[in-house]
Amino acid sequence: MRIYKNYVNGKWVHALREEAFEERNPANLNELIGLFSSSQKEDIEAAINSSNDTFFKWSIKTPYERSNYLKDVLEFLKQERISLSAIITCENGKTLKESLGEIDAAISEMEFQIHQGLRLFGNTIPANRNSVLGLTLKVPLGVVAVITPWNFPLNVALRKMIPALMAGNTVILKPASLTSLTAVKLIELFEKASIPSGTVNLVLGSGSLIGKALSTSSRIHGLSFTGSTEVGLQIQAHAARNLLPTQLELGGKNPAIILKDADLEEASNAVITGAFSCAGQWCTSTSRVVVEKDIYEEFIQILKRKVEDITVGRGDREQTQMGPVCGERQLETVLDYIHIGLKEGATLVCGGNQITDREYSNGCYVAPTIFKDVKQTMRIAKEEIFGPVLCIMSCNDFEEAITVANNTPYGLSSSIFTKNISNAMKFINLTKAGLTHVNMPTAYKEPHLPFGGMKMSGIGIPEAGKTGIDFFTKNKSIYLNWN
Ligand code: TAP
Repeated sequence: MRIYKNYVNGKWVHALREEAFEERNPANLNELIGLFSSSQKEDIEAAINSSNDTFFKWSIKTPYERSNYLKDVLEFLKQERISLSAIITCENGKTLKESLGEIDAAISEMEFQIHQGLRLFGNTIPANRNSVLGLTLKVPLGVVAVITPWNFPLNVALRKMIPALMAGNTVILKPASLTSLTAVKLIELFEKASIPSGTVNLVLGSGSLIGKALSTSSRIHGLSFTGSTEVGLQIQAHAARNLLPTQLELGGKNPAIILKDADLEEASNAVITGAFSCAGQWCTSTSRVVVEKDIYEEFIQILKRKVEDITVGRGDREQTQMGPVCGERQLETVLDYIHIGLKEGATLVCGGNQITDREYSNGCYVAPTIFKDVKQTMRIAKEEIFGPVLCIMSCNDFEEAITVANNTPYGLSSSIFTKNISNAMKFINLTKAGLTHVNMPTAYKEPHLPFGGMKMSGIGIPEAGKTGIDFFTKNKSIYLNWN
């Protein structure tokens, strides 16, 4: 069977030790997707050499020249939309509609970031001497490492790579092992656009080995990571040794507050979209619902009726509304949390089991699960589950709802459902989250707004939107004596 290789200095090359790892379809673990180069530290060194050697050549191109390459990549991405969606579904498990949604979001973000990269504005500042002009310029960092997760394998990679490249950096991509094929196909688009060799390098393999090698290297000049808080903390500790600038987009435990004046039908639809799309594997998934006590049971019954109707199945089947979770480890984690919830005394409203009959028998399927009577002290209320499990908590009033919603170490996204504008505005001010929504799902986002979390959900300049390019540049101050 073919082994998918690293892309270093414009060539597809085996890892130096020629070892490989396998990837399997989470919809049916008997389906082997492919074998992938299992890289070691030496392979990272080769990529770093290539990226450093190419940096000067790429950085002196004008932003317009850089944008011409990236516009070609964008065009090829549009052409490969259907074939790429099939690959994302095969690796990640999400439905084809969800994979297409990811690609379309990536296309919009890319269009925005290419244009944003043409606006690398500095400042002109009057100096304190006649004949001296003060200027600031935005300059690239150098070689940037991009480490990505498996849940949005295409969009997250492009969200980092495009602004990094537009700013004049060279990039080394280390994708999640579970979605290596999407990364290979993505890099093929850059190759097809004839981007100069070494501008973009791809290294496949285990994060604990090669991801660590990137975060400890003194020859990397910036590191943008999206993934778990646990790994983010390790990266931050390693990066500190070299004062390596980091941008960390991490986990979440996102709350939706339902006040008694909310439109319960609309609120339930938004909560279900937020909680069960992509099998709950969005960093911005709705994970906790805090409901005012007067409507608590009524709202739970509405949710139960709708959630029990969700069709679970292979992502490549048209009727499927929720696919499997992404792989065996993820399946184990989610099932563990369901057991923890039961042991802690939460009440199961629906789901709570792995689906194993007939065509599900070799896949990683979890029934969409709702727990009620969840208390703030329970682990399922505090820790990120990252699967189709929703925790419902009761509160006495609006003030208590905000306290409960803020009571986690995370601060990525939040929502409130109410018709009371005054309460909505108070919530916007008090919610400790980087993104917040009124009468919309926690997972909603648009390409031109920044995206980043507070507390343990992230650190560094937010990605995307107007600030998307800022992490990848440094300011240089210039004093120009023209006399
Ligand atoms: P992680 O296990 O943290 O893995 C993310 C990436 O880091 C993978 O490429 C992984 O490689 C690599 N990695 C693992 N150990 C490493 C180390 N010691 N040093 C450097 N890199 C290392 O996360 P995941 O399971 O792929 O993704 C799910 C998590 O991502 C969730 O917590 C979710 O909330 C978060 N997420 C956050 C956001 C935002 S924007 N906040 C968006 C999407 C996802 P391997 O795959 O080879 O292990």
